[in-house]
Amino acid sequence: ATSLQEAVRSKIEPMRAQVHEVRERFGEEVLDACTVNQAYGGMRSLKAMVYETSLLDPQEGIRFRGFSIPECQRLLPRAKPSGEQPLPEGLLWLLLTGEIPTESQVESVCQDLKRRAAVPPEVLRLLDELPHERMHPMTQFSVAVSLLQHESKMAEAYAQGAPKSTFWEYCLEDALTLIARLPAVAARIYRNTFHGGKHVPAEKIEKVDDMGMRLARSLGFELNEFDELMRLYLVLHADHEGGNVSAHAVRLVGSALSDPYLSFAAGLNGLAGPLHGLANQEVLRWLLQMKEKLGNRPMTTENLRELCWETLREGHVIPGFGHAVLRRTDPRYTAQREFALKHLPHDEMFQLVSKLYEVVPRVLEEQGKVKNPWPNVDQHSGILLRYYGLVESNFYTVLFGVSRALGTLSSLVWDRALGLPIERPKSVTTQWIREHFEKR
Ligand code: AMX
Repeated sequence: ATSLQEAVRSKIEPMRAQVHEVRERFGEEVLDACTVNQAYGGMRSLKAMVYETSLLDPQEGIRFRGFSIPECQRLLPRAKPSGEQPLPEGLLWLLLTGEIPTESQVESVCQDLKRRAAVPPEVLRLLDELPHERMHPMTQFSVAVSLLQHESKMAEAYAQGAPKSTFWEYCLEDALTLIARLPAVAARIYRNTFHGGKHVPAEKIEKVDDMGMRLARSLGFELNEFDELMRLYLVLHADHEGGNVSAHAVRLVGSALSDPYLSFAAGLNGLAGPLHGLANQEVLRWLLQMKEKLGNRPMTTENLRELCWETLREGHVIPGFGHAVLRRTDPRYTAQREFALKHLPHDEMFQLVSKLYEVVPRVLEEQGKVKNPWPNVDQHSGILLRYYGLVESNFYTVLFGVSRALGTLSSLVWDRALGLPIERPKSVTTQWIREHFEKR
């Protein structure tokens, strides 16, 4: 199939049959048991959901439809003529269909998204009216996605009585339109908030063929290297299996048959939390503070150790380290480190990040609380953006959100294709737990 829609369609019956067979054979098996501690403790590591687009191995990191990040970098088509990073459109095909696309298939997704990319002028006008100086870019982003909702094909189809078996088609339609429009939305917020509302002229963007470059150029950056960074960034942050706050929020809200716009806005609100997506803005602030506190002192292990302990003694976490599931260095960190080694090996902030890679894990191990002392994706992304001039760190989570749409919305399409029901786990009270176990 050359069209993404047809490729997804061709996978649905076989996948429904597979799920049917798995449920027939194993439907009554116990996948996991939930302890009282897990019920109080954020359901950590409890296997209680199925999510097809990606799977996180605690040691190895994320795999998108079975492909690791280095494999995606090797196998997914790149921008012509000389791009080195995978095109996000190729990852989108992979996430939606489970297959590595051909060059022409990726080309068809690029063209499809390009056709959908223009944001309705009334939405742009409303975004221009927001109080940019006082409103966090993530709040503006969430508002923007909600403002786009009135064009939802899924909401319209539902209202007109479309049968349940067809919801996925409208969901896919909305997902593609929403993904296509996010670069322009993000750029509008960026230029409104940090560049006095001076926008990049539409003629400059119209001819751009891929999402990474469209994002880069709409934000106002001109270097090819920054286009490449955006492509890499959009691929790396796309999906991290189903239980993280943003992915789970999209799934949960979508399970009420809320359309992709409403569902994704919920995901963004979760991504905006400091223990989740907001960590990338916290990291850059923390790194700059480190640099300031170091002053003229050299970046030695001893000096950095002391400053890390200072952060911990103040009762703060060291941002960009640790993970709820991962137990090794995040491969998304490694991919960004490789980019830095190639393009900005002498950058002072990169050197600080490199040095912290040697220092922080030991400090966290000495502290003895964390389950994973290794760096995560957010430790690295800010310094790359800053190097190219994107210095406004409270915008960083918006970029994370643009990327996260690729994975969470692909998964949402499959939720509807498989006809998953409304989510409704059972909760209990402390009193209930006491009575239940005392009775035994
Ligand atoms: N610095 C200091 N302490 C840390 C720490 C860090 N980087 N990471 C975890 N800890 C502490 C926890 O706060 C907890 O302490 P407590 O018992 O006093 O509350 C203890 O170690 C055990 O935590 P854990 O089981 O190892 O981690 P978790 O699964 O509860 O939380 C995470 C995971 C990511 C929220 C946590 O490691 C953290 O706060 N890291 C810093 C923020 C960050 O980088 N977030 C981004 C994560 C990736 C993402 O979603 N974008």
